[in-house]
Amino acid sequence: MKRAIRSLTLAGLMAGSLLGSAFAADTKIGFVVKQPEEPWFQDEWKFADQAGKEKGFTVVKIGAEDGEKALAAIDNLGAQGAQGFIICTPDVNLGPALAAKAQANKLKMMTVDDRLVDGAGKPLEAVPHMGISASKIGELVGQTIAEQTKARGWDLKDLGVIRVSYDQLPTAKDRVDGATAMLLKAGLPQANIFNAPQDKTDTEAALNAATTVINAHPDVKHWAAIGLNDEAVLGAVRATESVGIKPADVIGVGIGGADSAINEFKKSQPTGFVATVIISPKRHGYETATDMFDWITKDQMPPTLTQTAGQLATRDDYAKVRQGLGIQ
Ligand code: FCA
Repeated sequence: MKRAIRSLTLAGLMAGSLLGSAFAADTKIGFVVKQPEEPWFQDEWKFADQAGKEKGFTVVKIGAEDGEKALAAIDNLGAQGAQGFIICTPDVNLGPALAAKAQANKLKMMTVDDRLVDGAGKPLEAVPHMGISASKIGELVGQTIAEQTKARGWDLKDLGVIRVSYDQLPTAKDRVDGATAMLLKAGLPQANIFNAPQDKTDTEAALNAATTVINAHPDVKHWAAIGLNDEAVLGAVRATESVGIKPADVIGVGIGGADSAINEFKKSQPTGFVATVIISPKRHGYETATDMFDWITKDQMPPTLTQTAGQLATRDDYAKVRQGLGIQ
């Protein structure tokens, strides 16, 4: 009898572990991003894939540049038999619609980078989110520009700040607001901040927005540029170049640290893009995918809100900083 029980238990254990591994192999996790061509998102995908390889799940990568594509992506994942997905949405106002779509397809949903909001503009607390600590990182940008201004022996009253903005996205607004708050604290006159709203979050849109500002203020002696990411700041830096402003008269500090910034730092001649706050695509890709995997397989829900930090890097030390963050 005893032996029978023991073998039954053993059989049960074996079946359990077989089931367990079959389940892991069958786990399919979607990773939907709003701008698949942006190096930051490619890095997120890369690290999500790495987690999938290590832990034995499949990552389905989908680019969704608009709301329609985002909703279709969720149906597509449902039809493919995925169990959950992570999304950086093209529009945070899609919050309730995406949540309803996920529920209809019985998919667990987590957001990354851009947090969904409800009809009143409040964060959708029920959806686990990992984003950057936007205000703090913005403050670091502002502080860096203030320090650079001082180091160059410039007067803050001679500095014009191009605020490349995308205020409809809360994380974008928090980043540039953090930067301007620090600059104002350092003594920059409010009148020296020039808003340059971009209609898309890419370099070209930032270039267009910044060009308008620069052309309207030919009297400004030195320029600085802030924005939600490296692409925004690079657009502003390109705009200064196109009107013949010397790189030495420009202080651009980005946020990101992926290839857009690295390629700039690799140029033989320094440009006006002097630094970036490197954020971690490893945390945003590997960790969110792993969180989703644990949610699916262990019923362990990810934390409601995780805010990741950033680290300042210049063309001189970016490789070391990236290495320290494990993203080399
Ligand atoms: C937003 C930006 C991206 C990146 C990410 C962390 O989604 O558009 O460039 O900065 O936040």
